[in-house]
Amino acid sequence: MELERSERQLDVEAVADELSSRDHVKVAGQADADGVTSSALLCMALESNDVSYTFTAVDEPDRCLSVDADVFCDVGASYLDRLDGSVVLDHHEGTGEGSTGVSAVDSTAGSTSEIAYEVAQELDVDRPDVAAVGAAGDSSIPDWLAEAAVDQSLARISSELKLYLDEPAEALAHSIEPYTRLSGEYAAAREFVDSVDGEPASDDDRLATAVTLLAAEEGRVDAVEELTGALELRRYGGRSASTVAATVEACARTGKTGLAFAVLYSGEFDRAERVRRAYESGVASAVENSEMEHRGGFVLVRTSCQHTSAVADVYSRWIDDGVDDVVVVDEEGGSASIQSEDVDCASVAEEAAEAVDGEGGGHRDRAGASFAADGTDEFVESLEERWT
Ligand SMILES: [Mn+2]
Repeated sequence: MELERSERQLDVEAVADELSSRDHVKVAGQADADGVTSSALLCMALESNDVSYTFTAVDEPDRCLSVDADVFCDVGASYLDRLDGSVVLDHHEGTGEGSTGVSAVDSTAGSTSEIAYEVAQELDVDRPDVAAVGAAGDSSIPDWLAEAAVDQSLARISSELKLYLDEPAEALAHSIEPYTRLSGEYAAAREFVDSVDGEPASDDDRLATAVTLLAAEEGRVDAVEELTGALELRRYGGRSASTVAATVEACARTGKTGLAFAVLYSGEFDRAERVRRAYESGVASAVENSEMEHRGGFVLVRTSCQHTSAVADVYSRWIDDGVDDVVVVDEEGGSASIQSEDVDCASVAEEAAEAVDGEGGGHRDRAGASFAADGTDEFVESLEERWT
């Protein structure tokens, strides 16, 4: 079956030619693990072709319209017609034909990092381990990519748990992937670890098994399967791709993209891992303290946490077997994240926000909005009217 042009518009070679023909390239990427990783991979390839670069993170997808960039990574597919002259690498579903010269948009790809990997290869930089980080951040690492990393001795596949467990109770209490009944509950996590940890021998195995069972209690078998079979990356101190992804994600979401680049370029983890801990414990406690109500068509989650999309990720994966249509609002900051497979999130977010003098937009299956801090209820009502 031939794919629609808007689904798959892969012009990898043309993108590589276009970017490497310049002296300097302004790169912009979505402020999450995949967006920053795909951007960093592209920057590595540019650098090795003597092209200098600057990087800007785009914290909300619709902001790409006000960022001056030559290439957008992991963002832009919804705005192809308005990003005249820029290159777009994206795996989100686009809205119609674009007028940009060359682009590589493939909504069948699990991550933009996979597309950036192909572009980088055209530029003679072959780093499947970096691409695996972005892939792990968005969905799962495709076999072909894992195999490429193993073939080049950049990675090995271990059967260990992907959750980082230097200090198990803390790791469990902070964990948002998986989010379990112990997330946000340090004392209960401590008790859990102590109960498993009885005998000194083979602690790791017993704990790994216990954590897997714990995650299984949440009922997401596919997600539990993803917890084992870690791809351990040699250039990142043997950390698993999902551990590196979570660290990059935390730095990207908290505006510390320099730290995220330091992780990906040179494996510098010290400060970045502290950022990750603070970020994840904040999100875990926000979920713990959030209030959920059923509205027309979606589940509304009220928080006072600015990381609404991270809270939405936890709800869509881990709460009540995974909530399909979720709207998370930060009542203090006046922002919202929306996830749904059924409605066009980008349009409803844009329209509902505009109706309350705010701004919104994003991707088809996930979008965001910002509005006056006291306008939460008005925004939610406006959203409900448009949710069909
Ligand atoms: Mn992505």
